[in-house]
Amino acid sequence: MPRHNADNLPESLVLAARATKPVAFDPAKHLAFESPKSILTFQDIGQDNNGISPHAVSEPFPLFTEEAIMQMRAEIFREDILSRYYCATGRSSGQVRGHVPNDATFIRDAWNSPELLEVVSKVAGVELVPAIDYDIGHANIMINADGTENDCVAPGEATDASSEYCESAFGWHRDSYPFVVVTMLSDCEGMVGGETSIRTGSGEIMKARGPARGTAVVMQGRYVDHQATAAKGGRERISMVTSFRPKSHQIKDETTLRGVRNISDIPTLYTQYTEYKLANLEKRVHDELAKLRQSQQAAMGFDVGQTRNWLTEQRSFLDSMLSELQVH
Ligand SMILES: O=C(O)CCC(=O)C(=O)O
Ligand SMILES: [Fe+2]
Repeated sequence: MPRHNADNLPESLVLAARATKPVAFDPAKHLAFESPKSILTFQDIGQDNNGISPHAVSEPFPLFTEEAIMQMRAEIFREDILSRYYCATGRSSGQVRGHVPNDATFIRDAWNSPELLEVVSKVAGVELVPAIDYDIGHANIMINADGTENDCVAPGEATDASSEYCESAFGWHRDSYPFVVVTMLSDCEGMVGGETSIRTGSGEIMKARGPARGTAVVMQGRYVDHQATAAKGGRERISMVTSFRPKSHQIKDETTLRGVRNISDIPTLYTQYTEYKLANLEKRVHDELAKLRQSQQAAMGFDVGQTRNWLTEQRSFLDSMLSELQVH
């Protein structure tokens, strides 16, 4: 048996993964979407909306069937994946990230399926696509927690003392990407703790957790304070975090790499980020050029104010790329 480096995880996870026969993702078989009972807006949580849709966070709703969850777990705990993509985040916790697109094909295909994107976008209130491949199917794993998360470090908060571990999401933070879908991969029956908590504008703490494996929460994580909390009593708590950005190149995208830079292979992260950013810039230039040519044909003159506004917007687009692509 090839040795994996996930020494702080129980072998039972690997054995269960090995016993699961892989199947291809099939939306008809693997999606179990039911609309959330409610969706809280920024107004509901007492916060100004600085985001890209009025929706701040949904109630947990069913998204995946049991077979889909088993397939996802089987990919996360496959030995070749653990050996390449697992990183401890604490004494009994860790994360798997970077396994998409090449090694976890079920997870990749699930999060890219048009059927899934349609329902997730509906709950988000804006059309979304996965942010970058690197942040598809990021798994947060916590086993045998004693109810405290003191040895975990929130994204972007690493200090020298904590740097022996990867950063984890078990501390208050905002995400790098506009939207996130957090899917529960663990059994929640009788679970105490283990929620994704959010902090409202007035400091009130609200907890969201699926009542079952396969349920998910859609959250505008870039604009809402939130944290993962450990399940108490030695229960496993495994969640899958997939990040999203607006599909339209015209909508603002305040993605920052601050929370992911410390836990990513920099050339891969920078390549994926730069690729979609430049593709969006290209589309923006294309649209602006078409507008200019149309107005030229119609002999409509030249709108200096509009053009200057457009250029200013693109300058801040480029400035934000310059501040994200830090030299290491
Ligand atoms: O696992 C969760 O409940 C949420 C995790 C999270 O916020 C993150 O990974 O950024
Ligand atoms: Fe988060």
